[in-house]
Amino acid sequence: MKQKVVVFSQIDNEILMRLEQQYHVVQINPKNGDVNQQILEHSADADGLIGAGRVLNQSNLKNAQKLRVISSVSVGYDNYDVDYLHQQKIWLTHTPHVLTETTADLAFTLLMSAARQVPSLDTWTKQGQWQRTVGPAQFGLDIYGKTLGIIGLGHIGAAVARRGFHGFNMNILYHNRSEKIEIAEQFKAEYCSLQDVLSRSDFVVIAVDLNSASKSLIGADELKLMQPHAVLVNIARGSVVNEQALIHALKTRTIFAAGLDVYEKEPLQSSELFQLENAVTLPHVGSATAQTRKRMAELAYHNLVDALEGRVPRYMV
Ligand code: 8YV
Repeated sequence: MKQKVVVFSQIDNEILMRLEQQYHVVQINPKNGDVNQQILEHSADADGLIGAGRVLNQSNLKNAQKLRVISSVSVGYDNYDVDYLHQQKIWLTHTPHVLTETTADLAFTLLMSAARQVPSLDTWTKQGQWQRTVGPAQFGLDIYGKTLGIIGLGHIGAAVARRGFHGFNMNILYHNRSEKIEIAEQFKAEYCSLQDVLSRSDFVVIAVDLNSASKSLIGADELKLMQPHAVLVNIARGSVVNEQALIHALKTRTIFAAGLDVYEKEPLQSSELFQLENAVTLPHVGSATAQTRKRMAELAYHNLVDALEGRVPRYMV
Protein backbone atom coordinates (compact mmCIF):
# COMPACT_ATOMS: atom_id res chain seq x y z
CA MET A 1 0.00 0.00 0.00
CA LYS A 2 1.23 3.48 -0.88
CA GLN A 3 2.18 5.77 1.95
CA LYS A 4 -0.04 8.82 2.47
CA VAL A 5 1.29 12.32 2.03
CA VAL A 6 -0.73 15.41 2.89
CA VAL A 7 0.15 18.57 0.97
CA PHE A 8 -0.94 21.42 3.21
CA SER A 9 -0.26 24.42 0.95
CA GLN A 10 0.23 25.14 -2.71
CA ILE A 11 3.42 23.53 -3.96
CA ASP A 12 5.32 23.34 -7.19
CA ASN A 13 3.33 21.42 -9.83
CA GLU A 14 6.14 19.20 -10.97
CA ILE A 15 6.92 18.19 -7.39
CA LEU A 16 3.24 17.51 -6.80
CA MET A 17 3.16 15.25 -9.84
CA ARG A 18 6.20 13.37 -8.63
CA LEU A 19 4.63 12.91 -5.22
CA GLU A 20 1.42 11.66 -6.81
CA GLN A 21 3.34 9.01 -8.69
CA GLN A 22 4.94 7.70 -5.51
CA TYR A 23 2.38 8.25 -2.77
CA HIS A 24 -1.27 8.54 -2.02
CA VAL A 25 -1.48 12.34 -2.01
CA VAL A 26 -4.19 14.41 -0.38
CA GLN A 27 -4.21 18.15 -0.87
CA ILE A 28 -5.58 20.54 1.70
CA ASN A 29 -7.67 23.14 -0.06
CA PRO A 30 -9.07 26.23 1.70
CA LYS A 31 -12.05 26.01 -0.68
CA ASN A 32 -13.06 22.76 1.01
CA GLY A 33 -13.64 24.41 4.38
CA ASP A 34 -11.64 25.00 7.53
CA VAL A 35 -7.98 24.23 6.88
CA ASN A 36 -7.17 23.15 10.44
CA GLN A 37 -10.09 20.75 10.44
CA GLN A 38 -8.87 19.26 7.15
CA ILE A 39 -5.34 18.90 8.54
CA LEU A 40 -6.73 17.27 11.68
CA GLU A 41 -8.70 14.75 9.63
CA HIS A 42 -6.17 13.98 6.94
CA SER A 43 -3.15 13.77 9.22
CA ALA A 44 -4.82 10.95 11.16
CA ASP A 45 -3.46 8.28 8.81
CA ALA A 46 -0.74 10.29 7.04
CA ASP A 47 2.91 9.25 6.89
CA GLY A 48 4.21 12.62 5.75
CA LEU A 49 3.16 16.24 5.44
CA ILE A 50 4.64 18.81 3.08
CA GLY A 51 3.96 22.51 2.62
CA ALA A 52 4.48 25.92 4.19
CA GLY A 53 2.74 28.86 5.74
CA ARG A 54 0.50 27.00 8.22
CA VAL A 55 0.72 26.70 11.96
CA LEU A 56 1.07 23.03 12.86
CA ASN A 57 0.84 22.09 16.52
CA GLN A 58 -0.79 19.72 18.94
CA SER A 59 -4.29 21.00 18.19
CA ASN A 60 -4.31 20.13 14.50
CA LEU A 61 -1.92 17.17 14.71
CA LYS A 62 -3.33 15.41 17.73
CA ASN A 63 -4.84 12.61 15.59
CA ALA A 64 -1.61 11.94 13.70
CA GLN A 65 -0.85 8.40 14.78
CA LYS A 66 1.74 7.35 12.22
CA LEU A 67 3.15 10.65 11.03
CA ARG A 68 6.90 10.36 10.49
CA VAL A 69 7.83 13.66 8.93
CA ILE A 70 6.74 17.22 8.25
CA SER A 71 8.69 18.68 5.37
CA SER A 72 8.44 22.44 5.45
CA VAL A 73 9.02 24.36 2.23
CA SER A 74 10.64 27.17 4.18
CA VAL A 75 13.78 27.89 6.10
CA GLY A 76 11.95 29.37 9.10
CA TYR A 77 10.19 26.90 11.36
CA ASP A 78 8.42 29.18 13.80
CA ASN A 79 5.07 27.85 12.51
CA TYR A 80 5.75 24.46 14.07
CA ASP A 81 5.59 23.33 17.66
CA VAL A 82 9.07 21.86 17.65
CA ASP A 83 8.87 20.53 21.22
CA TYR A 84 5.63 18.71 20.51
CA LEU A 85 7.01 17.20 17.30
CA HIS A 86 10.14 16.11 19.12
CA GLN A 87 8.09 14.51 21.85
CA GLN A 88 5.95 12.70 19.23
CA LYS A 89 9.10 11.61 17.36
CA ILE A 90 7.96 13.39 14.20
CA TRP A 91 10.83 14.68 12.12
CA LEU A 92 10.70 18.29 10.97
CA THR A 93 12.75 19.28 7.95
CA HIS A 94 13.30 22.65 6.27
CA THR A 95 15.00 24.26 3.26
CA PRO A 96 17.99 26.38 4.27
CA HIS A 97 20.68 27.86 1.98
CA VAL A 98 18.80 27.73 -1.34
CA LEU A 99 16.93 30.96 -0.54
CA THR A 100 19.74 32.91 1.12
CA GLU A 101 20.79 35.09 -1.82
CA THR A 102 17.25 35.66 -3.07
CA THR A 103 16.12 36.83 0.35
CA ALA A 104 19.18 39.08 0.70
CA ASP A 105 18.32 40.56 -2.71
CA LEU A 106 14.89 41.40 -1.37
CA ALA A 107 16.37 43.03 1.73
CA PHE A 108 18.30 45.35 -0.55
CA THR A 109 15.27 45.90 -2.77
CA LEU A 110 13.34 47.09 0.28
CA LEU A 111 16.25 49.12 1.60
CA MET A 112 16.67 50.98 -1.67
CA SER A 113 12.95 51.35 -2.33
CA ALA A 114 12.40 52.85 1.11
CA ALA A 115 15.49 55.07 0.91
CA ARG A 116 14.54 56.48 -2.49
CA GLN A 117 10.76 56.43 -1.96
CA VAL A 118 10.34 54.25 -5.03
CA PRO A 119 6.71 53.10 -4.54
CA SER A 120 5.31 56.52 -3.66
CA LEU A 121 7.27 58.27 -6.43
CA ASP A 122 6.07 55.70 -8.91
CA THR A 123 2.46 56.43 -7.93
CA TRP A 124 3.16 60.18 -7.97
CA THR A 125 4.63 60.02 -11.48
CA LYS A 126 1.79 57.90 -12.85
CA GLN A 127 -0.74 60.29 -11.35
CA GLY A 128 0.74 63.05 -13.50
CA GLN A 129 2.04 65.02 -10.51
CA TRP A 130 5.44 65.55 -12.11
CA GLN A 131 4.80 69.08 -13.32
CA ARG A 132 8.10 70.68 -12.43
CA THR A 133 11.47 69.48 -11.25
CA VAL A 134 11.27 67.53 -7.99
CA GLY A 135 11.72 69.19 -4.59
CA PRO A 136 12.63 68.10 -1.06
CA ALA A 137 9.45 66.06 -0.65
CA GLN A 138 10.69 63.73 -3.35
CA PHE A 139 14.26 63.56 -2.12
CA GLY A 140 15.58 60.28 -0.81
CA LEU A 141 18.62 59.17 1.15
CA ASP A 142 22.15 58.28 0.11
CA ILE A 143 22.99 54.62 0.47
CA TYR A 144 26.57 54.37 -0.81
CA GLY A 145 29.14 54.60 1.98
CA LYS A 146 26.53 54.74 4.76
CA THR A 147 26.30 52.54 7.85
CA LEU A 148 24.36 49.30 7.59
CA GLY A 149 23.31 47.58 10.82
CA ILE A 150 22.35 43.94 10.68
CA ILE A 151 20.40 42.25 13.42
CA GLY A 152 21.10 38.54 13.10
CA LEU A 153 24.27 37.62 11.21
CA GLY A 154 23.14 34.20 10.01
CA HIS A 155 23.34 33.11 6.38
CA ILE A 156 20.86 35.71 5.15
CA GLY A 157 22.24 38.47 7.38
CA ALA A 158 25.74 37.74 6.06
CA ALA A 159 24.51 37.82 2.45
CA VAL A 160 22.98 41.25 3.14
CA ALA A 161 26.25 42.41 4.72
CA ARG A 162 28.18 41.22 1.66
CA ARG A 163 25.98 43.27 -0.63
CA GLY A 164 26.37 46.34 1.54
CA PHE A 165 30.12 45.98 1.93
CA HIS A 166 31.16 45.09 -1.61
CA GLY A 167 28.38 46.74 -3.57
CA PHE A 168 27.79 49.93 -1.63
CA ASN A 169 30.98 50.46 0.34
CA MET A 170 28.98 50.47 3.57
CA ASN A 171 30.28 50.25 7.12
CA ILE A 172 28.77 47.16 8.64
CA LEU A 173 27.63 46.85 12.25
CA TYR A 174 25.92 43.74 13.53
CA HIS A 175 24.19 42.37 16.55
CA ASN A 176 23.89 38.66 17.10
CA ARG A 177 23.43 36.35 20.07
CA SER A 178 27.11 35.52 19.82
CA GLU A 179 29.99 37.14 17.99
CA LYS A 180 30.60 35.80 14.46
CA ILE A 181 34.29 36.53 14.11
CA GLU A 182 35.05 34.74 10.83
CA ILE A 183 32.04 36.02 8.92
CA ALA A 184 32.39 39.51 10.35
CA GLU A 185 36.02 39.71 9.24
CA GLN A 186 34.99 39.37 5.60
CA PHE A 187 33.01 42.60 5.79
CA LYS A 188 34.98 44.35 8.51
CA ALA A 189 31.74 44.15 10.46
CA GLU A 190 31.75 45.47 14.01
CA TYR A 191 29.99 43.47 16.73
CA CYS A 192 27.72 45.77 18.74
CA SER A 193 24.95 45.76 21.27
CA LEU A 194 21.44 46.00 19.85
CA GLN A 195 21.26 49.55 21.14
CA ASP A 196 24.45 50.55 19.33
CA VAL A 197 23.34 49.00 16.05
CA LEU A 198 20.08 50.92 16.25
CA SER A 199 21.55 54.26 17.22
CA ARG A 200 24.56 54.24 14.88
CA SER A 201 23.09 52.81 11.67
CA ASP A 202 21.59 54.63 8.71
CA PHE A 203 19.94 51.39 7.63
CA VAL A 204 18.94 48.53 9.90
CA VAL A 205 18.08 45.14 8.45
CA ILE A 206 16.40 42.54 10.65
CA ALA A 207 17.45 39.01 9.72
CA VAL A 208 16.96 37.02 12.94
CA ASP A 209 14.96 33.83 13.43
CA LEU A 210 11.76 34.27 15.39
CA ASN A 211 12.10 32.65 18.80
CA SER A 212 11.33 33.56 22.39
CA ALA A 213 14.41 35.80 22.56
CA SER A 214 13.68 37.72 19.36
CA LYS A 215 9.91 38.15 19.76
CA SER A 216 9.13 41.89 20.03
CA LEU A 217 12.86 42.63 20.04
CA ILE A 218 12.17 45.99 18.42
CA GLY A 219 9.58 48.02 20.31
CA ALA A 220 8.93 51.70 20.96
CA ASP A 221 12.10 52.17 23.05
CA GLU A 222 14.32 50.56 20.43
CA LEU A 223 12.76 52.58 17.58
CA LYS A 224 13.44 55.77 19.54
CA LEU A 225 17.14 54.93 19.49
CA MET A 226 17.20 55.07 15.69
CA GLN A 227 18.15 58.21 13.82
CA PRO A 228 15.40 60.32 12.19
CA HIS A 229 16.88 59.65 8.77
CA ALA A 230 17.18 55.90 9.39
CA VAL A 231 15.41 53.12 7.52
CA LEU A 232 14.28 49.85 9.09
CA VAL A 233 13.99 46.76 6.89
CA ASN A 234 12.34 43.57 8.11
CA ILE A 235 12.73 40.41 6.06
CA ALA A 236 12.68 38.06 9.06
CA ARG A 237 9.37 37.69 10.86
CA GLY A 238 6.78 40.31 11.67
CA SER A 239 6.65 39.49 15.36
CA VAL A 240 10.27 40.55 15.86
CA VAL A 241 8.96 44.11 15.62
CA ASN A 242 6.07 45.61 17.57
CA GLU A 243 3.96 46.71 14.60
CA GLN A 244 1.96 49.37 16.45
CA ALA A 245 5.16 50.95 17.73
CA LEU A 246 6.57 50.92 14.21
CA ILE A 247 3.45 52.55 12.78
CA HIS A 248 3.76 55.26 15.42
CA ALA A 249 7.46 55.78 14.62
CA LEU A 250 6.68 56.10 10.91
CA LYS A 251 3.78 58.48 11.47
CA THR A 252 5.76 60.73 13.76
CA ARG A 253 8.87 60.47 11.59
CA THR A 254 10.91 59.06 14.45
CA ILE A 255 12.48 57.17 11.57
CA PHE A 256 12.48 58.04 7.86
CA ALA A 257 10.95 54.87 6.46
CA ALA A 258 10.49 51.13 6.74
CA GLY A 259 10.70 48.36 4.18
CA LEU A 260 8.59 45.43 5.26
CA ASP A 261 8.11 41.95 3.89
CA VAL A 262 6.67 40.39 7.04
CA TYR A 263 3.97 41.27 9.56
CA GLU A 264 2.65 40.22 12.93
CA LYS A 265 -0.40 38.71 11.24
CA GLU A 266 -0.23 37.38 7.70
CA PRO A 267 -1.72 37.74 5.19
CA LEU A 268 -2.06 41.42 6.01
CA GLN A 269 -5.48 42.47 4.77
CA SER A 270 -5.85 45.91 6.27
CA SER A 271 -3.44 48.01 8.26
CA GLU A 272 -2.58 51.59 9.06
CA LEU A 273 0.66 50.82 7.24
CA PHE A 274 -1.29 51.02 3.98
CA GLN A 275 -1.90 54.72 4.61
CA LEU A 276 1.75 55.52 5.21
CA GLU A 277 3.85 56.69 2.28
CA ASN A 278 7.03 55.92 4.20
CA ALA A 279 6.13 52.26 4.65
CA VAL A 280 7.06 50.02 1.74
CA THR A 281 4.92 46.90 2.11
CA LEU A 282 5.47 43.61 0.32
CA PRO A 283 3.46 40.38 0.77
CA HIS A 284 6.15 38.10 2.27
CA VAL A 285 8.05 37.50 -0.95
CA GLY A 286 11.60 37.13 0.45
CA SER A 287 12.14 33.79 -1.27
CA ALA A 288 9.51 34.24 -3.96
CA THR A 289 11.32 33.97 -7.25
CA ALA A 290 10.43 31.15 -9.62
CA GLN A 291 13.93 29.69 -9.43
CA THR A 292 14.24 29.82 -5.67
CA ARG A 293 10.78 28.49 -4.94
CA LYS A 294 11.60 25.62 -7.30
CA ARG A 295 14.83 24.88 -5.41
CA MET A 296 12.98 25.00 -2.10
CA ALA A 297 10.28 22.62 -3.35
CA GLU A 298 12.94 20.27 -4.70
CA LEU A 299 14.77 20.24 -1.36
CA ALA A 300 11.56 19.75 0.60
CA TYR A 301 10.66 16.87 -1.70
CA HIS A 302 14.00 15.15 -1.05
CA ASN A 303 13.70 15.72 2.70
CA LEU A 304 10.25 14.12 2.64
CA VAL A 305 11.19 11.16 0.47
CA ASP A 306 14.32 10.46 2.52
CA ALA A 307 12.31 10.36 5.72
CA LEU A 308 9.58 8.20 4.23
CA GLU A 309 12.14 5.77 2.84
CA GLY A 310 13.92 5.42 6.13
CA ARG A 311 16.92 7.65 5.46
CA VAL A 312 17.86 10.58 7.65
CA PRO A 313 16.87 13.72 5.72
CA ARG A 314 19.59 16.23 4.93
CA TYR A 315 17.97 19.25 6.54
CA MET A 316 16.44 18.31 9.84
CA VAL A 317 15.44 21.06 12.20
C1 8YV B 1 8.16 31.72 3.02
C2 8YV B 1 10.14 32.12 4.46
O1 8YV B 1 7.58 31.96 4.24
O2 8YV B 1 11.42 30.18 4.14
C3 8YV B 1 10.95 30.96 4.94
O3 8YV B 1 11.12 30.83 6.15
O4 8YV B 1 9.89 33.01 5.19
C4 8YV B 1 9.61 32.18 3.07
O5 8YV B 1 10.41 31.57 2.22
C5 8YV B 1 7.93 30.28 2.85
O6 8YV B 1 8.49 29.79 1.75
C6 8YV B 1 6.42 29.96 2.85
O7 8YV B 1 5.80 30.41 1.73
